[in-house]
Amino acid sequence: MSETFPPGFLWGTATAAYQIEGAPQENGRTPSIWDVFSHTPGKTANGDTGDLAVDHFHRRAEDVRLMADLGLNAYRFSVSWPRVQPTGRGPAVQRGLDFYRALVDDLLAHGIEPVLTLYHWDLPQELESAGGWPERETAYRFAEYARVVGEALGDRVERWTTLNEPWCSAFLGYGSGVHAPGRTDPVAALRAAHHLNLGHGLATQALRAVLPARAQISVSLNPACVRARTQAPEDLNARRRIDALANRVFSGPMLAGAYPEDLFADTARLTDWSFVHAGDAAVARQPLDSLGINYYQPAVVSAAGEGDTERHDGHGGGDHSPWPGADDIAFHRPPGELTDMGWSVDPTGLYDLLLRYTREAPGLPLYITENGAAYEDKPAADGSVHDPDRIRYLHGHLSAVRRAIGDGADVRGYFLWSLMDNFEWAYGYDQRFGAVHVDFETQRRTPKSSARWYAKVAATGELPEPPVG
Ligand code: IFM
Repeated sequence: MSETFPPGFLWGTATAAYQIEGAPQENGRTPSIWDVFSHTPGKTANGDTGDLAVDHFHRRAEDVRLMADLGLNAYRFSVSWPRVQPTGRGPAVQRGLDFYRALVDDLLAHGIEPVLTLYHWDLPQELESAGGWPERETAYRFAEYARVVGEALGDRVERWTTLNEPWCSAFLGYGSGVHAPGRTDPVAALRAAHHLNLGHGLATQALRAVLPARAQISVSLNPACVRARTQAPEDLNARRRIDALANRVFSGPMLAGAYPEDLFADTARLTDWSFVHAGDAAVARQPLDSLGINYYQPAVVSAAGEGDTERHDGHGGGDHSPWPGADDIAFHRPPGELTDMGWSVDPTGLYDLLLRYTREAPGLPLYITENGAAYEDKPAADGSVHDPDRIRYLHGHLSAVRRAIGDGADVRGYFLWSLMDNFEWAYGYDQRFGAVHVDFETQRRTPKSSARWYAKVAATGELPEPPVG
């Protein structure tokens, strides 16, 4: 089978504002929930914060040049909400928008297509103090923010994404509390999920109203490829339940205009879902131009038995589960090789998801908006950084993408997570996902061998032979 990708395929990398920008107080930016959370003792590894991150706010031009040198034709980044709308409401701060205007202009000048995400987890703290995503009002604030950014950048950005991984915002932010704002309330997590769905729908409407007709609007989900440990009915039921909490809670409203009934039944002990108003799910279902899929590893679940005490869902430790009402379900470490995050390397999960959404959302083009791996990459004596594990990881996953395309999936692009090493949320600077190495002391950038390898794939549109070893 050919390992050639379709013409026009987007080859990009992805980042997020809080993970790379730094400059937390510049030009009137106010704290986001991640500033507050990372400054709270005990919340991140080593007490790391995004105060400096990788100083992208001041090194924007150098970072765009890096991408251009690699010959990549797309770049997915996020806008920091508190940088452009510091209180989470009202008119935008022009100086905040100027940064993104300059970034986009730089990208376009280098032939790199900007792919803008509105929300990659950095809610203005002021909105969290008013209740955050568990409150309906936040969805309306998000729509207003979308309109403001749309008006400002719609003349030069064609590709828009509303939310990145709303599952993490809702369930890690309000359920397990391992992400900002660090709340541990299962009902708040479900309410947040709903208001993210509603916010996505309202923001899409707001964008359509201000963007030119050529604009393309999408959302990036991190669907779980959930596998049952055995075919026993109780394990299959565990799979169904986690599929509802991980996937259908978002894809139901966003793609089909309705919540899955089994999700309501499974969580009835916790809530009657009366925060879902008539018509909300229909608002969440807006015509989209594509669907973004972020994939890292599959999940293996079963009904919990004795001894299933360790959590292997890949979402950090902590005393609280991110899975409301599912304490009787166990997650098992998937078999096979692991990355430094302890996540398994299994491209078949990506293949399965691409075919699933091809079936469930026929006609909707797919983009892999994140995929990548963390390894402890250290510079050699001559300063070069070799990361053969990442090359193998990328080869395996790109090969799975190619196979999915061959089997009918309409995949139009791939965004490697991440352009460069950065602030990996609760893991701080301990985990390196970048294709470009960053020395966190000096901020020196060094493309790793995986960056060169990926550049070659992007230039030729072909996968070379699998790396040996
Ligand atoms: O770094 C994150 C990113 O912000 C969202 N998706 C997963 C990545 C790796 O954990």
